[in-house]
Amino acid sequence: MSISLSRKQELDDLCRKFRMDLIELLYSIQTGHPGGSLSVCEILTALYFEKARVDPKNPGWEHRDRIVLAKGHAAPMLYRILAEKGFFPVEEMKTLRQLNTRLQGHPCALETPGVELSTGPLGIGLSAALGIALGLKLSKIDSTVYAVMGDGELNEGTVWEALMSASKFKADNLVIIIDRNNVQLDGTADEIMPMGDLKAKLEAFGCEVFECDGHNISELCDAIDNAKAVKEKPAAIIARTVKGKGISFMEGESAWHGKPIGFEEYKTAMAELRGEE
Ligand SMILES: Cc1ncc(C[n+]2csc(CCOP(=O)(O)OP(=O)(O)O)c2C)c(N)n1
Ligand SMILES: [Mg+2]
Repeated sequence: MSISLSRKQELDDLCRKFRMDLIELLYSIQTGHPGGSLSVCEILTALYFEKARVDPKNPGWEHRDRIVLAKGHAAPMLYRILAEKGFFPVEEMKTLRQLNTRLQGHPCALETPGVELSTGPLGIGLSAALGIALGLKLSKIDSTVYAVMGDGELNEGTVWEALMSASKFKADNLVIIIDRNNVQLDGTADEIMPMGDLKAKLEAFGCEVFECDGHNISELCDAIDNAKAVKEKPAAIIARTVKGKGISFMEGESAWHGKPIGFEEYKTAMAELRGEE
């Protein structure tokens, strides 16, 4: 069932708060990845606050859904959302990327409650997510595994090996969500390695494919429902997004993949997020 307008507004407000907190934090520590974090904000919010079954009081709960952030560099947004959900105190966000923190620059499943898989090297997340999905099937556990991937990440050959296997083993408890912002680390997706007709490629590798606006929580929730209903094959959602979403000078700019935020930039970004500019 589609989410109500009032629920959508609540989640949109939450996303605005997450974006503001992210900019405050990355400005204060002068490191981290703003672009891909801003891009994936609604995708992770739709999952953690609406669609996925997780329990912050029991992060290892056998019957939880598994959310694998394959694009591990978006860890700051993942952490902010996990903290809001109650996996650890929001206060702890200050320790991001500091010595001895649990909140490393890339997610560490051994240290951080709620992190399902340690990621950072692109291209490993989907294979692991598939393994988890098949293991759940063997154990007769009715949970969904969500693999949240970058579009640049799709350049990795391992992704396509995993897709062939997911199709062969009929992994219908696997939902792949692609943050399709058309930008990677140092250029557009097309400049670095064009993916052509991504939907057709995914279909050719055995996926049922859905597309939606990746910044529209209602559309994301509907796409997730549709993906979960697919039987006998994996489902993929191409979520159309904008890298750096919400901050005009970061939007669509690979330069903001990962660089320190200056004082003037910080002020402009915050004013925009407050709706003042
Ligand atoms: C195997 C591997 N190669 C290179 C990198 C360096 N790297 C980190 S993020 C990134 C770009 C990722 O682009 P995309 O998947 O589109 O992520 P997003 O645009 O969502 O930030 C690269 C090349 C890496 N982390 N892992
Ligand atoms: Mg990208």
